Amino acid sequence: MTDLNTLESDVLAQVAGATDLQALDAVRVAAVGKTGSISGLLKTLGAMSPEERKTQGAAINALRDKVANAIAEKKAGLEAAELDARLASETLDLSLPAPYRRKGSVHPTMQTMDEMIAIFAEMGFAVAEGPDIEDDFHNFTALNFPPKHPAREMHDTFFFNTKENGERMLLRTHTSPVQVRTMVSQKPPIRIIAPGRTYRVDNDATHTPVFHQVEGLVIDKGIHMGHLKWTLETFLARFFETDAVTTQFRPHHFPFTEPSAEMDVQCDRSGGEIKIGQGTSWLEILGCGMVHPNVLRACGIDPDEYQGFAFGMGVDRLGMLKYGMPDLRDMWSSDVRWLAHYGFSAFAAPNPASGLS
Ligand code: 2U9
Repeated sequence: MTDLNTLESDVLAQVAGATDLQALDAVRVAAVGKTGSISGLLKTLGAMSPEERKTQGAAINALRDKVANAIAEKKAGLEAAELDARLASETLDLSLPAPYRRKGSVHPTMQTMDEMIAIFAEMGFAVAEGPDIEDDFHNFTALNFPPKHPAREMHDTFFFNTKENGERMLLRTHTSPVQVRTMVSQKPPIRIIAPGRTYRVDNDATHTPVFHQVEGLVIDKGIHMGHLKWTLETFLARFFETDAVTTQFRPHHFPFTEPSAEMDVQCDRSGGEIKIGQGTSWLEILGCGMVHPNVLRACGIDPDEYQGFAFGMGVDRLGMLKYGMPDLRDMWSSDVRWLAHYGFSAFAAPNPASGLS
């Protein structure tokens, strides 16, 4: 028994003295491992008399359990201490400056879109969104496109393969389907803008297959061209950060509006760059019109009760005009030097009160 007591105090002292998990495991192997000291004692039981085996067996097993418990307790303590040490050494001071890399910036098109949204939001317009992949009804039919209209044909529209049920999905050619979906699902009065990506099979110096639009729609009783003109002139003056703009309507044709117009804004081209809000030249800036009665009907709105106006603008083009970017293709060049020059801070969200850009 004295042997067992000595062994117990020896092993427990080694367990208590282990300073890390590796040392503790070495103590475990030496005591209760296959060839350990306590395991060795258990092997001697076979050579003992039955009475001796009874007392010694119980004592050795009790010692083994005691040592195993002590090891488990010590292990838990060492693991907790190790975790505390790791947490203390791995703290991250978020207030320290980030290591210098080339700074990211907001693309001018997104900056322009954010500015447009901020102005219209302040004027009481809600932002509506819809899918980029559309069906024929929302992109064309509801918008009064005649069945054989050229814009439906392959040269203008990205079509997907025809489905088994004969339906052919497409990439929206304008954000107008968003307004269709809004009119179908909401009752007037409606006052929304639909900003987003649009797609057309077009690729030259002034067109890219993916471009961005902000369209707008107002539906209520007694809406007329005067509301349209005030809304767009107020928007343009704020967007170009000038006191007032002078505009003119030129008659145009869109299937979805009647009458339809393009709006020009007076500008000055004398100094090599375009200045909006002064001068004697005209610059085509957007398309607009009164919503066609057929479109209202297709969306479940009675044209004898409600009228509306709509407009559409190219975001990329407006951004180029405002920020003096001469070539559309640069917008897609992914050139970090161009972005560093024309990009905007992600922390300066456009706000008409505190400044747009
Ligand atoms: C509904 C009814 C009417 C949206 C409109 C335009 C005129 C227009 C172009 C301008 C530049 C597109 O990016 S661009 O090429 N758009 O001229 N868009 S009116 O009219 C709508 C839309 C939806 C239900």
